[in-house]
Amino acid sequence: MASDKNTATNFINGKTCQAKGNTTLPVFNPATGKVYSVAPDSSASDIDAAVRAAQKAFPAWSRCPAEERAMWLQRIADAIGKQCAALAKAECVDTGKPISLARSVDIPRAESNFRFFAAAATQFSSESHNSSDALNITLRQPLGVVGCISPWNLPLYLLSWKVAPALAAGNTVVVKPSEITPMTASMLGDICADIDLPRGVLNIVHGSGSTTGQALVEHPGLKAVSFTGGTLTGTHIAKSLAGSFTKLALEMGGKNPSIVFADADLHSAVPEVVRAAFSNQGQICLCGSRVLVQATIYEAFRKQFVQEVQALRQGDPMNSKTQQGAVSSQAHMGKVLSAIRAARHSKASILCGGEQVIVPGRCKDGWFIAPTVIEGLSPEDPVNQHEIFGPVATLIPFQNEHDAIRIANGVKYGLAASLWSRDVDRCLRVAEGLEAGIIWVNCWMKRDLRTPFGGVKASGMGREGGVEAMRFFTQARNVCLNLRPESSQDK
Ligand code: TXE
Repeated sequence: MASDKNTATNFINGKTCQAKGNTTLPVFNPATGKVYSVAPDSSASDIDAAVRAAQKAFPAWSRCPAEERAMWLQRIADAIGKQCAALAKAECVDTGKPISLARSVDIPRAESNFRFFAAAATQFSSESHNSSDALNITLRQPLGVVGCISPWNLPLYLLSWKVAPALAAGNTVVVKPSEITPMTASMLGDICADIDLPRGVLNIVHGSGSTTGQALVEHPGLKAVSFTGGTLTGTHIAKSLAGSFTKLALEMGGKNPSIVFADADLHSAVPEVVRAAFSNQGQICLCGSRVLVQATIYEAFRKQFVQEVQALRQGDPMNSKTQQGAVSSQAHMGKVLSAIRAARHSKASILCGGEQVIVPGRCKDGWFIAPTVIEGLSPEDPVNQHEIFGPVATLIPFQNEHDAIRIANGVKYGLAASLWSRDVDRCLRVAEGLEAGIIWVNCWMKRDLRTPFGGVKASGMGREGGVEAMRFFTQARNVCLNLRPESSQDK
């Protein structure tokens, strides 16, 4: 039974285990700044054992009826649902995120990812293309063993976003969760052991990115890699795979704009733009970290925005009233604070926040940063160009639609954008002009699991979600049946 665990474990060939050499990595609680657990620091040989187990499991798993695969995914979802409280607590301790967020978003969404792709397994179909003299049947078949590499910001949620479609499509999987947040992935291993998921179908191997992750990417037994993480790491993985013909999907960072036009309903826009900027301490790839505001309402917007940001309750993530927890690691806190220093250096105004916060009591040594709003930087300033991935938003005024699109597109990233306006025609025009894979109009992070998810430019390639994920984790093969054999020599 997966419950409060003290130590993270690997899950290979149906069994929980340590790394072969018994080597471990410390796991920190960002809210206290203290080591609270350890996770296996697995080697290439652990990865090899996992890939071999997955290879052995592949023929039976890929051939079993879709209904049976769906049943296994439903069982995983049921167990996640039953253990929501324990999983949410583990996610809160591991990441420093507010427990309320883990309870309401991370774990329920992980559960619904498994449920959605359980249904997708039974609905996904091959296509046929009919013509007068031939019938083409396009088979979509599983790839084999696939590798999934997941990050630390939404650990179980993003891991399930990859694992569920990969399994639903009939692949067997080796996952490398982030070494910073291994606990809920380890609990997922326990869940799979509890429900007796067929051995080797899902394998979870912990360890650092540069050794365990790299060994997974380089394993010749892999048919595909699905990665979510930083753009630098994604670039490195793409280079490692060049020439290997391993299928690759990359979901990387963003520097997303929230664009507020003068005719927006500020009453609903401001709280949502705050949520878009600061959810999970700004550590969601979809966060709107650049807030573009039409000049005519800039002053009014700024006043309300800063007021709402200052009202966010920051504190112990285990307190159910907390809205802002700790950032994920000490190194990450250093990165975020150095971006704020760079903004000061560029003579920006820090409208609120701008420093580390000491939360008294058990969290006094934790890694907390006050939600920070910055104005006065040019759109080209490095702070407005590079992903900070923390509780930091910049305000940027713009004059008109053309200006808004130019600023929004003037970064190397292109993951998401949100638009705020009552003018539907304008929203459609601007949406069309934006270089982003996901665009929300008068909302942020509304989720429909059927829609494609992913970015353009340096934000990634490939799409997750719905049928796109099922397509990524399968290969199309075409069988052409000649319906007029006597005329086959014509072609
Ligand atoms: O993530 P990494 P990092 C962004 C954010 C953040 C930056 C760096 O801006 O500040 O990335 O974060 C594994 N081969 N995002 O460096 O390293 C690693 O172990 C194979 C955006 O902490 O990209 C982990 O499991 N795997 C983002 C995963 O990659 C390797 C979420 C992601 O970690 C590897 C997180 C290698 N050589 C950070 N090196 C998003 N898009 O949501 C590392 N890994």
